Amino acid sequence: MSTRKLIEGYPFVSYSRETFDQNTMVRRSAEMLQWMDTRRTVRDFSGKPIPREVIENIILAASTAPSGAHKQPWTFCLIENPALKKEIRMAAEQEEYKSYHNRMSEEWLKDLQPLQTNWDKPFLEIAPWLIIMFKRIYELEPDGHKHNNYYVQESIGIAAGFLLSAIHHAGLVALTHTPSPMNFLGDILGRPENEKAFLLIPVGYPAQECWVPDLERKSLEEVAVFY
Ligand code: IYR
Repeated sequence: MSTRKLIEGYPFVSYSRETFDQNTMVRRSAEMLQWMDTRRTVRDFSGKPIPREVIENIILAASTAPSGAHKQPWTFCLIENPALKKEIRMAAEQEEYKSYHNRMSEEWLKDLQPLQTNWDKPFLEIAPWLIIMFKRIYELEPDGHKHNNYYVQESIGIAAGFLLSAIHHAGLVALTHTPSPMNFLGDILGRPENEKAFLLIPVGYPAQECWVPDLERKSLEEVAVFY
């Protein structure tokens, strides 16, 4: 049971949690590593439906992320409607076509070759749900009054990480898709001016035949420096 008190007039609750002996901690951290290492970004989705309750739980798990001054500067738009998914696909492909043909540099296109991506985005219609994360640059009151949010990019990036982990934990797969520029998403969904699209994440089961690039992750020595 938690206890409460006021600090300088503000409510605090006592916090404690289960801790583990060192062996258990090593085992648990290794298990988590193995589990996370089975997550892959997927582009081949099945159309098999997912219960809405799963999507709701995934979103609430993402929304537990820490954020600047606890402003929780994110809105998740959840799209299941086939007509809306089609509209989003058409608009995304229009932008992506221009990107792949004119806007991306030679180096960028070469870097993407191992992933074999292109402007064609069938997964935007096939995946049963599209999750679109909007960052809330500031808060907007109905009377037009604005309030600051803080570290919005960092906060929503952490929430996206939580989201991908929750999707993986549910046994589903996702793609962190970044059609660029992404302004069409706010237009199609009628989002207010304080919200900017951050990521478009199709979620679903992997297709029966699902291929992902044969990638290697960097080693500890490559990503960590101990002082
Ligand atoms: N947004 C484009 C291109 C793209 C860019 C990067 I960096 C990727 O890692 C993958 C794709 C697309 O979604 O195809």
